[in-house]
Amino acid sequence: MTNATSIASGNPSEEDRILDALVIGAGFAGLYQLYCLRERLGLSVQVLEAGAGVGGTWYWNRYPGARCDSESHSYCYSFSEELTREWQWSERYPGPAEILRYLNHVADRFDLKRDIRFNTRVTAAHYDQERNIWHVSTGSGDQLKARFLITAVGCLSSANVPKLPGLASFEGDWYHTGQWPHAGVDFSGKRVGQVGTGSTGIQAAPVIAETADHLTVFQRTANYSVPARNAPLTAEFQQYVKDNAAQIRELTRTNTNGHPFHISERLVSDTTPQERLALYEAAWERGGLQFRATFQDLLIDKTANDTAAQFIKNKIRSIVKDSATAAILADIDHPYAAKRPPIDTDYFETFNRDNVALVDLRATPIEEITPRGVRTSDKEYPLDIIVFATGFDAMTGPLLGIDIRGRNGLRLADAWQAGPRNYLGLQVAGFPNLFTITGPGSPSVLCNMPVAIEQHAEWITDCIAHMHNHDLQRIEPNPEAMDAWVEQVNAAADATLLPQATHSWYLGEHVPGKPRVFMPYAGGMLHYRRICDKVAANNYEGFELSK
Ligand code: NA7
Repeated sequence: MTNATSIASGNPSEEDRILDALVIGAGFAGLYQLYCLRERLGLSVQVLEAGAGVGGTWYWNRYPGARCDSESHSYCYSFSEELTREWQWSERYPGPAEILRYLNHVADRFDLKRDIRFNTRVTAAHYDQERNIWHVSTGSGDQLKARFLITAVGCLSSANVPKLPGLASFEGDWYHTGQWPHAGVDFSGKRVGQVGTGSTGIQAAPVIAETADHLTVFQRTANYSVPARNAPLTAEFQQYVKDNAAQIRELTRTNTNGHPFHISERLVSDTTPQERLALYEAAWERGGLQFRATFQDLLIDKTANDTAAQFIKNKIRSIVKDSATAAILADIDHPYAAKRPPIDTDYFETFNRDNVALVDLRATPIEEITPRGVRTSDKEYPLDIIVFATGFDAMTGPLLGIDIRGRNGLRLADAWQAGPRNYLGLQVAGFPNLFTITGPGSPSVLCNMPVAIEQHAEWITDCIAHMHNHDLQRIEPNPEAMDAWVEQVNAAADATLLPQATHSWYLGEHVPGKPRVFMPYAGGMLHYRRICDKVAANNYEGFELSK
């Protein structure tokens, strides 16, 4: 790990001050990057955050039913034993309120807020070639300068509101789940329409249905879901987490997906249909993302995947009483887990309620939003509230939402016109000293996020320490290394069933005009960690470092 040498630039006046590092975003990634650079290297660091508080994704996503799909005892930092010992999660999966309490605790415990400027959205970041610094502009007109620029902007932070004709004419209220009002929304006595049945919509619908007068779910693509089986944590489990913190940390760091459970090495073809059924039943009862870990080959062999897909479709048909509704919900067109697999609390059961209806948008697409509600090709649905659970301009959206320009004024938007290209998901050629935490080209969203974040922040910290120790001022990847990495990212995805999904946000397909490129690195977190370690050990092979 890095040593604690101070390399702070120490310029006194705010106007002329050149920070060592500027970090964009104060979610899990931004907080830890600040901690690493300030506490381990002694750098001068400023974090700029658009929200009024820490939390990132969880600051904004406060929709009904919102909950993390990673289990709480692994959805946290692992860098501090004291922190692990003193924090106690209350449920198997944490909701936004508890995650925000946790992140505020971390920020206060390590005195991080003094270096975070809240309510400050970064609008532009331009590289100054002559001085080798980044000029960063904010929405409030501030100008800051830094030697290193590190984006910690999240993968799912740029809301995708579909451009449906007539939306501006709607006389009711509408909301996107990723920009949920902090005061909450009262659905009582209201006719609610929900567009979208991804992880978010599947979490939201059961909770909205409990208080709304009526809920209409507009489904474009049917989706698999497995029960989350959320529950309060027992005192025994809480004690187990404390007693086994080191082993849990080791497991999440050596697991291919960063989760605290083993992925079976068993192949589907090793089992009889009866054995398979029993294994799937047990996994269904256990609940959560572990269902995907029942067999080793579910994501690489379509025949194997079909057995899991069929099992879940049968479950849907057995839960949903109305056979026409069940048929629409079970008419799923992609392999299981080729899109991010949702987990739920009573999602399919919700369609047995008298006040819930399902509309199949594949049969009757939305044509427009009217002042009264949603009009499909079939009829108009009068509504008081529309909830868009329509996802995000994932991974690249938050980065391209900032006017980032590298050497010779090269715009990141132009460099990535045909899709994101970078080296190890960490750096882009032509953008010296810019690092992206859990950006495209890294395992990020295919991994338990805090594990991916810690790995990136630590690698970046070590890299900056190495530069200081060798009196180096500039780092960027060479174009050949970048091209080779893009090929590896594509090859890793092509070795799986992941690119076979329709309308997958991994492929950027929700956003009209976005190039269809598989964005995260699908080769597994463990493999990725080894590659990054080897690159560093080989004197940052593939990067150009200069004075
Ligand atoms: P997702 O998973 O991207 O789901 C978005 C949903 O919205 C999905 O059902 C889409 O249908 C639907 N959608 C998107 N645009 C439209 C339009 N124009 N018309 C109708 N339906 C539409 O986003 P989530 O917020 O649920 O989850 C994102 C991640 O957050 C999740 O995977 C976890 O990692 C946490 P489609 O499938 O495109 O046909």
